[in-house]
Amino acid sequence: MASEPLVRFYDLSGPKPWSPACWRTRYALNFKHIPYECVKLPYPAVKPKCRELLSPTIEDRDATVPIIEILQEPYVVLNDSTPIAELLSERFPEKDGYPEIKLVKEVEKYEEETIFRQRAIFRWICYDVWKNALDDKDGSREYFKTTREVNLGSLETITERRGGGDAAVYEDHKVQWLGLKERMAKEDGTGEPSYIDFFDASLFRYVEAANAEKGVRLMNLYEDDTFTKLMNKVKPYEGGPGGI
Ligand SMILES: N[C@@H](CCC(=O)N[C@@H](CS)C(=O)NCC(=O)O)C(=O)O
Repeated sequence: MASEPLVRFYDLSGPKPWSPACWRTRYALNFKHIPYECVKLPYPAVKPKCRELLSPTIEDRDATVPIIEILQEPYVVLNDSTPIAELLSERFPEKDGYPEIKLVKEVEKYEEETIFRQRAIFRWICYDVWKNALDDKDGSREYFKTTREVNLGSLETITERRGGGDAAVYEDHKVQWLGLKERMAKEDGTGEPSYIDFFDASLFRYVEAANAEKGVRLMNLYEDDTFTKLMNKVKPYEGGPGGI
């Protein structure tokens, strides 16, 4: 029998798990073998759920998923994937049998250093997220389109307008993932994943869930085993409630 959940994890709805920030929390929960349940929220429900659980006055920009509730005493609720990983380390420590995730603190700097990569991804797949990754019956697609198009204009033409077209954005990816390529060149793809590996893998899963063909192209970005090694490392931690 499965153990009683110790954590409730809020992810976004959609045919497949796709939100990169939520992927990071799923990887962390699975890596630490913490029993949890997963609640999938429609996009328009994210801000109301944050106001209900976190604070009625939370700023719009901070009202995001993932959110976790720790169900055992003392009860805690928190959102934002890196603080969540830190909290999980604190509440489920190695001395109690929960494996420690390496390089959690280092991810903040890594995220800053790779900000252009995240921009390249967004420009490449924003329209695909709307078209393929979101639930088409629970209001998520309408919400995403309306909230993004206010600032970005038509989602359909973002790659063209802001990324310089598909070929240009793909060339940009070749530059933006070089750090991963160098890291994986020193590994055989069988070692223990760090939180930085989970961060990179979450972005790969994001692209793949938005557009399977772009997922294949990213996998083959360097025509080598960079992404195969990365995804082999994280594979054991992708199942569980709401996973794949
Ligand atoms: N820095 C945050 C980012 C979280 C984030 O941007 N989540 C998106 C989904 S991927 C969200 O909840 N957006 C809510 C909205 O746009 O209303 C983290 O790492 O958790």
